[in-house]
Amino acid sequence: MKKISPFYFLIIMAVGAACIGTVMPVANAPLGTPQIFQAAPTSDPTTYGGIKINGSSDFIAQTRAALTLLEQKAPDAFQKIQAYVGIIEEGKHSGMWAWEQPPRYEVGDQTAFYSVTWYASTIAHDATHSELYAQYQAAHPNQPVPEDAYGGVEIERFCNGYQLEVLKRIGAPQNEIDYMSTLDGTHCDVDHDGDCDWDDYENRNW
Ligand SMILES: [Ca+2]
Ligand SMILES: [Ca+2]
Repeated sequence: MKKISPFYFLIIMAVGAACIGTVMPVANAPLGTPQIFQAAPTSDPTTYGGIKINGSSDFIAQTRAALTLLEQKAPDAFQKIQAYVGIIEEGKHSGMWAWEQPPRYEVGDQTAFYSVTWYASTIAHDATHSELYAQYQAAHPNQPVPEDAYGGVEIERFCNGYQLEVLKRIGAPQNEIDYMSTLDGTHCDVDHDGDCDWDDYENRNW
């Protein structure tokens, strides 16, 4: 696998949305070094508000903390997540598998353990991708959902804007708000060749 600089996302690229004919998960942006949050265990830790959580005990605790924060500080975002994300699962990379039944948000540890506020905001971001997918599907029954209905640079900008709003509402630290404000929607193009394809997904360090 190609080695990616942790600062690649600071390079601003003028790229357009590109499709390559394969579906790939859309996702939130990367951010820095992980920290681990510890939460008290509960009697049924693997579901929260009807959302299934799959992963290590640390991952489950971190996910519950993020969902609790959203439920308390951004209840409408929490309701959107309940509607459009059925499973949150610890994985190698972060991405929203919007076409699965139920939709699954796969999360890399770099994203989940950076901070509870950042992680929470990425769940809201990726729930928006899933919402857009579901809305297109509902409006166009029995038709394939085109990638640009729920992904690509313009959609990323839209989801980033929502993520920024959620970060502010859940009391995120200023550096996370500032970082989010700098993103231009092209963070998915990890190898900077002008598209967001499987090579980029495999090269995600988030
Ligand atoms: Ca690329
Ligand atoms: Ca490519």
